[in-house]
Amino acid sequence: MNLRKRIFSGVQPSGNLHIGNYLGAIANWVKLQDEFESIFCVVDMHAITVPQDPEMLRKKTIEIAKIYLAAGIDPKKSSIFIQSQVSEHAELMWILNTIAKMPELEKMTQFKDKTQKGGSESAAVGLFDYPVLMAADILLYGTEVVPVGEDQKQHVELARDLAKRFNQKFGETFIVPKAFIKEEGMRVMGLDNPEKKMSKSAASEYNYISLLDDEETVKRKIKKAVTDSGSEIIYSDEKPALKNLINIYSSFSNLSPKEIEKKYTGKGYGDFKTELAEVIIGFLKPFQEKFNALSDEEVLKILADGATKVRPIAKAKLDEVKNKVGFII
Ligand code: ATP
Ligand code: LTN
Repeated sequence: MNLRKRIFSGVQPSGNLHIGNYLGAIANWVKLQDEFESIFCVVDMHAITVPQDPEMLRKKTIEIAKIYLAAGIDPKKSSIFIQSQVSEHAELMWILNTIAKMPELEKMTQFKDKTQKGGSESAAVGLFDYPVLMAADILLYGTEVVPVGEDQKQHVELARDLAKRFNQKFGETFIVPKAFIKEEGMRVMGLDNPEKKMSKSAASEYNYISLLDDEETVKRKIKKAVTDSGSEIIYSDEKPALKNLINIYSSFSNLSPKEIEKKYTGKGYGDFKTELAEVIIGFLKPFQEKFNALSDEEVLKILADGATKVRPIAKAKLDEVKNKVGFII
C-alpha cells in the first residue's frame, strides 16, 4: 500500500507556457514527485472556458505534456493524464456545483480579471464555474497538497471550503487539501509590466519568455524588458521591474539576489540584461533539446497510461459521493 501523501496539479493547454509557469509551478512539481504520490493533469476542460481553436487545443495538449516531461516529470514516478479523458471530473463538478454559492465564485480574482479583459457580457458560464471544476480535480483524488503559483491560492481555498461543506452535509468524504506555494520570489511578473504577473494570455509577447522561445527571441525580449529609473543594479521593492529581472536571474543561476547585486556593482543595465539573457538561454537550450526529442505518439501513450492509472481512484471517490447524495449506483 502506498502511504505517501498525494499531490495534484495542472496547467491549461492554452497560450505559450512561460518561465513563470515553470518557476511558479512545474519546477516545484519535479522536486515534489520524489516525496509525494503525484498526479499531474493537462486541464483541457479548463482551457475551453475561453474560446479555443480545436486543432490548436489538441496540439497544445500534447505540447504541455511534452513540457512536463522535458522539465523532468518522470512518468515512472508520477501519473500524467488529460483531464477530459477521465469523465469523473465533470461529474463531480456537477455535484459540487449544487453546494457552491454564487457569491463565493463572484469574488474570484481570476474571474474578475478575465472578464475585465474580455467583457463580462461575453464571459461563458464555464469561466464563472472554473474554480468548481478545479475543486473537483483536486477532491476526486484525495489530494492533500496542491502545488500551484500564488495566483491559484484563492481557488484552492474554495476547494477546501467545498470539501468541508460536503463533509458536514453528507459525512466525512473528502480530504481537505492545502495549497503549496513556493516562496515569494517565484511570482514572476510581466516583462512589459512588473505590476502584473507574467501571463500566457497577455496581449503582447513581450510580456513573457516562452519555454519554447529561441535564442534570438529571448535576447530581443530581455533587451525590451522595462526597467526602472536610475542605472544601478539594485534589488529593492522600489524598483519592481529590476527586482523581477533579478529574481529570474537568481532562479536560473545559483546566485542569490544579493550576490547578483554585488556582481553588477559599477555595471549598468546593458551588461546585466545581456548576461540575464544568457542565463535563461542556458536553461532553455537543454530543456528544448529534451522537448524536441519526444514524439507525439510516445507522449500520447504516456497520457493514456496515466488516465488508466488514475481512473479507478476517481471512480471510487465519485461512487462514494453519488451514494452519499442519494444517487442509485
Ligand atoms: P493565463 O494568463 O492564461 O491565466 P497563466 O500564465 O496564469 O495563464 P495558468 O495555466 O493559469 O497560467 O497557470 C499554470 C500554473 O503556473 C499555475 O500553478 C500558476 O499559479 C502558475 N503561474 C502562472 N503564471 C505565473 C507567474 N507569472 N509566476 C509564477 N507562477 C505562475
Ligand atoms: N487553474 C489552474 C489549473 C488547474 C489546477 C487544477 C491546478 C486546474 N485544475 C487542480 C491545481 C489543481 C491554473 O493554474 N490556472
